[in-house]
Amino acid sequence: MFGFGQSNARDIETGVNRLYKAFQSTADRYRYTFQRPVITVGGRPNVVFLGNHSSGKSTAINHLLGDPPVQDTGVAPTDDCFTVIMYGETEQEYHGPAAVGQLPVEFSSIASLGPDFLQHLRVKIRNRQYLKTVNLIDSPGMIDTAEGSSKRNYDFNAAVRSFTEISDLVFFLFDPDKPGTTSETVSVLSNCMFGIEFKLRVLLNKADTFDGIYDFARAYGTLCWNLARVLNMKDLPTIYTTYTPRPESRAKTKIDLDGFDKHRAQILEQLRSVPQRRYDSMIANVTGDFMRLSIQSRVIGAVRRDLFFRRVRQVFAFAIGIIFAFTIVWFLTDYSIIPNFSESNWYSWHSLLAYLFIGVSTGLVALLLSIAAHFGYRKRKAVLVNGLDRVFEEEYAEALAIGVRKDIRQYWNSIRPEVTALLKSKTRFPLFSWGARRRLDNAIYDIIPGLAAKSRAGIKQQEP
Ligand SMILES: Nc1nc2c(ncn2[C@@H]2O[C@H](COP(=O)(O)OP(=O)(O)OP(=O)(O)O)[C@@H](O)[C@H]2O)c(=O)[nH]1
Ligand SMILES: [Mg+2]
Repeated sequence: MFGFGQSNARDIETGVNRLYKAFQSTADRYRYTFQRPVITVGGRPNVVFLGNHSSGKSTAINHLLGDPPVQDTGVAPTDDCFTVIMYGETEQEYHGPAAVGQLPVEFSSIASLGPDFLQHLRVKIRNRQYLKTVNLIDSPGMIDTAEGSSKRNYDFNAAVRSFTEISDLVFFLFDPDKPGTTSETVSVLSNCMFGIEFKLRVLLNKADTFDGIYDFARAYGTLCWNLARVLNMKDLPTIYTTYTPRPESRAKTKIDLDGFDKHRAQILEQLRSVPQRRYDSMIANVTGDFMRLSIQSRVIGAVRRDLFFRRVRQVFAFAIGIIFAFTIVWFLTDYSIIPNFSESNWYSWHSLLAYLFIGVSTGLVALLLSIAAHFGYRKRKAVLVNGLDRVFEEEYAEALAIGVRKDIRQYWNSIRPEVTALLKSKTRFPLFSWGARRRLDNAIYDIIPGLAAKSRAGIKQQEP
């Protein structure tokens, strides 16, 4: 379908779905939430356009789709809807809850954004050749809080995050007038882009409106400055300076557009290769999910077993302690406190007194032992839970020493807060999950690399 081996593509998709299904119960037992547990077999990749209002998102989409225009465009904030544009032979439009029903399964997270959000969701089915390979998502322009965020009656950041997670390529558009300064843009960039940096493409759009090279440098510099302040990345992402060609573009422009045409070509090339990207991000998601699940279950399992065996030892110690105390108290009573009660009538009053004394003394010892056990257990649990790094390092000592996977520690760091919170809560976890560790290792080291190899074979098929 995408110039990508059709059967390969389906194999990867069904393989990924099958993996998620097979491990859902393990994930449930260890309270791990998969990031993107279902994907549409035979589905198309998604590309989302984000950015300031009037940065040219809808114009770019219209340009890709050809005439007649699909999206409204205009200088003022034009659009307050997320619009998913998909292929279909009969052209149709859906709005609100009806739109959700039209979306592929992997959009299921969208439905949970609430009824107020759904009023801002549209699906447009269009019979355009371009849409046979990709779904395009247009978004409401980002504005200043004073102008409108308070007007939004749904969680805009959560909506953006959901669409970026579903998408295989995320275009973030800026225009020379507002290079990254609206408050919603700042909030989205600082809160919604973690973990998906590899899909993010920053575009400085409307390059044809620059008055000259200094004007361009000013806008570019301001954008870099703003991005550096809000994006939590080590390196600044590449900024593509582009424009959407319109009939008047070349006639009116005061700056040479040839240099920017190179960036336009790169962006178009990335759009062309987005089907391959869909498989890359699918493999990246599934690898991340399984690594995290594997680490979470092993660390929780190690803590759970340590505490269980401590309990077992405590029970033994308790039993021995009680027997010991009972014997001592019995002999003490018999020899000195209530002499020879065991040789007199067992039902005589001083025998009964002796039993009472022995019972109370042993009971006191039992109480002291259980208090000690309780605090001992709590202390051990606190030591383990507050020092989870040590548990992780012991569990992965060999893997860390020989460096099988360099990213184990990063994955661990990303889930440590949740695992700590889970262990502090009253959640119950299985003591042993027989075979889960072996099956997870098999998925991580055999099945997923197998799927990745298929995905790479897909690239080779595409190359001439
Ligand atoms: N010069 C120039 N103008 C552009 C370009 N792209 C879009 N425009 C103009 O910018 C204005 C806004 O474009 P839209 O496509 O509506 O912008 P948008 O990002 O969809 O805006 P909202 O939907 O309001 O968020 C329109 O008048 C477009 O004609 C471009 O590359 N160069
Ligand atoms: Mg628009």
